[in-house]
Amino acid sequence: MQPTWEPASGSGAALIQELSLTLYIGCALIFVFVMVLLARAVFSGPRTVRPRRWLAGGGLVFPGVVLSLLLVYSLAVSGALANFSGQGLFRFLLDCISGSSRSLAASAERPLRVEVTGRQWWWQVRYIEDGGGFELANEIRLPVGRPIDLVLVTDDVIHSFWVPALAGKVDMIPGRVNRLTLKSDVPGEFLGNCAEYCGGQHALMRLLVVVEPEADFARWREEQSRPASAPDDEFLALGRDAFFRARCGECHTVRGTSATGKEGPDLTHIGSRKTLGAAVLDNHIGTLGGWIAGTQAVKPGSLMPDTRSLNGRELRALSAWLENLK
Ligand code: HEC
Ligand SMILES: [Cu+2]
Repeated sequence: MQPTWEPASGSGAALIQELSLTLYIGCALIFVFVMVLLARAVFSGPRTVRPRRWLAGGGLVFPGVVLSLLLVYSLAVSGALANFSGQGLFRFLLDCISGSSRSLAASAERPLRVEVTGRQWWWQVRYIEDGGGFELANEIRLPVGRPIDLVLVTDDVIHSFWVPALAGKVDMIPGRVNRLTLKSDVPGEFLGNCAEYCGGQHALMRLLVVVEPEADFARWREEQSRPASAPDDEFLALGRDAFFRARCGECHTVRGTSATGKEGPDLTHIGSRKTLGAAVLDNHIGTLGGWIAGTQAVKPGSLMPDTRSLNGRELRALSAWLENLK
C-alpha cells in the first residue's frame, strides 16, 4: 500500500498534506456558509436586501481576501518544498519575512547526493561521493532527519518518481535534470512507484526508500562502498563461475570482478538489498533462483532474459553466491 494520507513526519509529503487539508476544510466551510445563505433565501420569505452590500461584500471583498491569503500560503508551501531543509513551514515564513538566509545556509551543507535514473523498468541509484561513490538499484537509503538531494534523470522514456509518504511526484524527462529532496523524521520503509506510464511493466516499476538511524546508515554506506568479497567456499565459487558462464556479466556489474555490464542493475551488494526486480519480490535465496530461471514469468517483457543454461545445482550455487554479496 502506498497511501498519500499517511505522510512521514518531517517530509515534503507532510507539507503537501497540510496544504491539502487547509484547502479541503476551507472549501467545506465556504460551501456550508453559501448553503446556509441559500436556505435562508429560500425559506425565510421575502425581505429587502441591500444589493450593493452583498455584491461588494460577497462578490469582491470575500473572494479577494480569501484567494489572496491562499495564494500567499500556497506560495509559502511551494517555497518550503523547494528549499526543503527540514525547518517547519512557520520557520520558513519567518525567514521569508525577515529576509534571513538560514535556509540557504542549510542547503549548502547538505552532503548527500544521489542520482536516480529511470530505466525500463527499474531504478538505477548512484550515491555520488568524493572519489566515486557506489551504485545499487530500486532502493534508496537515508538517515533519519537528514535530507538527501535526488537528481532525477532518465535513460529511455519519461518516468515519474513517486514515493507518496515522502514527497510529491517528479517526472524524469529525457534531456532534462529534475531535482527532489527527500527527508523523514521517522525511520521506516516507504514504497514508491513509477507514476507515468512507461511501457509494459510500468506497474511493476517500484522502489523502496529505507529511512534508518544515522549509525545504521553509516554502516550500510561503508559496506556498499567496498567491492564484492571473494567466495570463501567451494559451493559459492561454483556459483560465481556459473555467473560468468551464463554471461550475466555482460549486463551486470559486480565491482571487484571482471563483470562490468551496464544494461541491468549493479549486483555488487545484491545480497544486502531488500527486494528484487524493482521491489516486485522480497529478496532471498529462493526468489533469486526463481527470478534468474523465470524472469519472464515474474515480469513479462523485462529486459532480462530467462536463464535456461544452468542445471539445478549451478542455479542454487549462483543464488547462494548472489545472496552472499552483502
Ligand atoms: C540482457 C541483459 C541481462 C542479462 C544477460 C542478465 N540480466 Fe539480470 N537484469 C537485467 C535487467 C535489465 C534487470 C532489471 C529487470 C527489471 O527489474 O525489470 C535485471 C535484474 C536482475 C536482478 C535483480 C536486481 C535487483 O536489484 O532487483 C538480478 C539478481 C539479476 N538480474 C541477475 C542476473 C543473473 C544471475 C544473470 C545471469 C544468469 C543475469 N541477471 C543476466 C539484464 C540482464
Ligand atoms: Cu512508468
